[in-house]
Amino acid sequence: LSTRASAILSALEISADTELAGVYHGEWTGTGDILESVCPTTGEVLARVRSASPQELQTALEKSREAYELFRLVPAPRRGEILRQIREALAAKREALGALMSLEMGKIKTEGVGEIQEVVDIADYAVGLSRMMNGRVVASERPGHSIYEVPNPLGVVAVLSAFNFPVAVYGWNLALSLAAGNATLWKPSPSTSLCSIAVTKIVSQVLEQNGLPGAIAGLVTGAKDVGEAVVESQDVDMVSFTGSEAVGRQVGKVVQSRFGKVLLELGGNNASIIMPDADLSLAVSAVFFGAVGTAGQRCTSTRRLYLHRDIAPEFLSQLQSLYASVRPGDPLEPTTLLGPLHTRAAMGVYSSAVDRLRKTGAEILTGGALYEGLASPLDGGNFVMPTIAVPKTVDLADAVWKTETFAPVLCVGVFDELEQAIKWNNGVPQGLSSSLWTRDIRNVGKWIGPVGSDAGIVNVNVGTSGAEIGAAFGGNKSTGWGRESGGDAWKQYVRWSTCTINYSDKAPLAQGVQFSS
Ligand code: UN1
Repeated sequence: LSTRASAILSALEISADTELAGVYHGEWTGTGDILESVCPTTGEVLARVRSASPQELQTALEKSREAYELFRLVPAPRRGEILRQIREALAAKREALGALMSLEMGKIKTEGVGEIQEVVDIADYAVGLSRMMNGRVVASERPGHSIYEVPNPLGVVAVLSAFNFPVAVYGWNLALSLAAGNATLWKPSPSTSLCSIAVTKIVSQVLEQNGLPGAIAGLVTGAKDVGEAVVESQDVDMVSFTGSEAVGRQVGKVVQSRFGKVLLELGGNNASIIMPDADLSLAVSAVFFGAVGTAGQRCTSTRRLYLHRDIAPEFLSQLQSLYASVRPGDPLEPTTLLGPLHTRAAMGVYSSAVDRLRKTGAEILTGGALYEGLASPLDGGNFVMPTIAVPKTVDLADAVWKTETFAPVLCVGVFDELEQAIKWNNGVPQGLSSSLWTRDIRNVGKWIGPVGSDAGIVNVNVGTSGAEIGAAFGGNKSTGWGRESGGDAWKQYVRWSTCTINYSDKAPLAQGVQFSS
């Protein structure tokens, strides 16, 4: 192992010399297929992880159920105290975990550390929530009766997370699920096993120190077969899935057919709209971060840019200068803005998207190629040039506009009226994030109201990506309608009991129904 990789792993007490156990349910095991963790920057194999065998998965599910049966009895504020300790333990390793994320996922260090901060933030939020997960008292129409809506723990929540946010999206789910009194079982992306092992180690130590079963936060690494078995299992009360629309459609059907709960966070195809009265320098920087940040691998990445005709040439020239300043590099170096794509396969996806653009007559303003012949040690990395393309027309039926390409490819269209741009914004299957740049309050009103953006995230003078945790996060339409993180998202992680209680000496029926002979 390279010295840089060993240093990062040893700071997290992970020894990559041997095969790593990729299953945790109170103890660490792993006898299933080997998953290789590959550094996307250099191509180096970082670790070999033993994933969950079918038998180990069954054991993990059983242990999760047992853990839930115990944990549901712990009062919510006490669960919050456990979360507070988890928050402290993760914050203490913020730098090391952020570095591991850069190493294994490929995002730049500031974003890696930011992702751990996102987990710390949601843990803080859920600590507070643990004293505020209140139900309601409802006025009954019957004398001497009361109605209560009571949030009870739900059971076992499985979290299937994606490679691009290998820790934060799990953190959103874990924090709410734990505060709600559930056991959580994590099935991470097969290519980011190290991140999941490192986080689970830290979380499990806190649970064990508190005399609680580790299976409250279990881990089953594995490939598609493990994911499918988790999704099909009757022992899983809710499945929270982040990933592609194609897989999400299957997950949704399977969970629905067994009447489980499902929370989907699928593809985004997010647009920024720039009006002529916008503060251009702010808008240009935001589009740059939205489209090039994380090498275009956020669900919230900016993929479509709609420019008002009056500012289009000026905007594009400023944007192109920013693109020209980008050099690919080691994501662990503080000056790097562009890390690699996460997998080799993603380079193919990028190239075919660029080919399709060329074939349909789009003008490629910048990028459009792989970086080749980079100096060692980066020559094994998956580096592609951030691309700006201007398709001939904004034909939303065309794949270049309507599909999500998980790479830094930005398509540009020019409009004359805001209404047109909103139509384009809404005219795709996905509905995650959207962003309007204007200083005219009338545009803002239009944008956030009934004739405005139909996405779940509707920003003004803020780019499409980089949401805070306090509000609900999620998208509409083919993004799956799920809401995670803040806002009312916690309400999905509980089993609501509507309890009508009669304190009176009579037993009247509702709606005045008489039923006595
Ligand atoms: C994702 O890409 O799956 O808003 C999540 C953002 C981040 C989360 C992205 N806070 O871009």
